[in-house]
Amino acid sequence: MSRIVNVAAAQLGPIHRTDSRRAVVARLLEHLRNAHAMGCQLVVFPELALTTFFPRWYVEDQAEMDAYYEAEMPGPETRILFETAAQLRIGFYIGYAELAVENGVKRRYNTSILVDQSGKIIGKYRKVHLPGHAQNEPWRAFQHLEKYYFEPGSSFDVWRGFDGIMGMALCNDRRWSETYRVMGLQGVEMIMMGYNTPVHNPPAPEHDDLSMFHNQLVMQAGAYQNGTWVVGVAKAGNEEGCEMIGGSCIIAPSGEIVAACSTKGDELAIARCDLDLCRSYKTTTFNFERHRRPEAYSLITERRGAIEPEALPA
Ligand code: CDT
Repeated sequence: MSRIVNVAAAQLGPIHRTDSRRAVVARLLEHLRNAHAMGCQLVVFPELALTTFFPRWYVEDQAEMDAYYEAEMPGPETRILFETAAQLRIGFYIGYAELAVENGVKRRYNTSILVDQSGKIIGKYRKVHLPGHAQNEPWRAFQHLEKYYFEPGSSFDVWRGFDGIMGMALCNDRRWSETYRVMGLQGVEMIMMGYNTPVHNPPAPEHDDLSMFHNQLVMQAGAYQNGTWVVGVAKAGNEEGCEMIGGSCIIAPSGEIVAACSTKGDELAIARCDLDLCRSYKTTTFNFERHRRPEAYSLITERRGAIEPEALPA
């Protein structure tokens, strides 16, 4: 038996500060149409796919800040995406900055949604691992103020859709093994994650040459160790003077990259993903019920930071 989903990793080149939502949405629509023409049922867009990666600047003015967020989804400028998806019978994942109002209080999240082939939102995820810093740090070549612009989400859920079990995460989440395992424990068969990853990491420039290696390392390991497809999609290229890695790719449950983008611009990488390929990993080497030992892992949820033995009471 096979359950096939033809998936497009829809990489985006840079989005500039002055680019209108309308212009960005036109690029997304072009990806949807091309993916449809190539027989895809699902298109995966990057993190913060409607705007430039604004956490690289410190903005205090509320109105200026709000302009980067979506107060509703779909909204006036994004509705066309949902309508086109429904017409083409193609689903999509997209990341965006969410402005929610909860009990009369404004809340801000780095969010992704999964939209099915009828144009309906079937899942929403709010980024758990927010990297960077919360204070203005003007000494940096560029900032990474996700802790200033967003509150963290609180769970890794999965949803039934596309004939399988689908999960979502965003960018920095892909570096943490917990991200994959929590979804793995819910039987996930495809994890979609958009990212915006600068080549240069100001606090650790010694890692810069390894940025693509680390990108692939974490996603390939997460796929294999949980017997799941992983679709990682970049916003790439030189965005407002910040060089971002590309390397969008689709990874099989074996951990092998089966399709990848080769440019730093708008590009599709497409793969025919058989969700039933997950089974041989989930029922043998990574049969969790048979082999896991949660009683030995209690520190994972009890402790956040590392404490070295000499710091512990005797
Ligand atoms: N967007 C995002 O999460 N980017 C981070 C950059 C980390 S450097 C502060 C990433 O993990 O790729």
